[in-house]
Amino acid sequence: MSGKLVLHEYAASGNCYKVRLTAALLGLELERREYDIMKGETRTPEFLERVNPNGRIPVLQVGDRFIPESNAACHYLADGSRLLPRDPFDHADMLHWMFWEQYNHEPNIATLRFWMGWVGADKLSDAQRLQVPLKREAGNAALRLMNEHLSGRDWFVGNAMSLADICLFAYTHVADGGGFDLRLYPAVLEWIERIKGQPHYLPMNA
Ligand SMILES: N[C@@H](CCC(=O)N[C@@H](CS)C(=O)NCC(=O)O)C(=O)O
Repeated sequence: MSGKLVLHEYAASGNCYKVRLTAALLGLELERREYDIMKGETRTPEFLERVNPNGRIPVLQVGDRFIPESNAACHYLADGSRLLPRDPFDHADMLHWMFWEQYNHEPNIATLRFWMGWVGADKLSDAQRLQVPLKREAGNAALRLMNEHLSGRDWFVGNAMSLADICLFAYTHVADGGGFDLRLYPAVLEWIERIKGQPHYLPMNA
């Protein structure tokens, strides 16, 4: 790993937390730089030009280079570590869950958490309000699938914790903030406790 590691982030974001949790579990030091996304601080000309033209955090800075996208940043940090399966099939299976997280999980569970907790249910636009039931159904479908997969197994891939677990954990363990009832998913609840019990586990608000 070459160069100082700086995380450009908004601490309450699960995508940013994934990167902090990966670093903590691996004993890596991260300098943290906070941006207020509610004030558009990731949309300034300086941020767009220097940090991420896509105007979003997290971005992991390595020396003078930048890695946007939470799961890519986690993958960089975990290179060569126990969090990346060596077996090519297991590695691809881990990536499958990380891509799935970005397509089927985060856009539903994280978005409802943001709409409920930051925008406010009474301040949603008409377009957002129309999407709430669809995102609720899709979020519950994602949690159901996770629950079925975890029934009878400890981790998403193989017999050990991998980045698939960390990337899925970030928004799942706070899904109640988006109005999801995790008591409906007992295998998910057990898996959440399993992750919280790992040495060097870092809570989201630490
Ligand atoms: N797919 C991206 C999503 C990044 C993202 O949506 N970041 C949000 C916070 S979680 C953000 O920067 N929002 C501020 C904005 O869009 O202006 C990732 O996994 O990093």
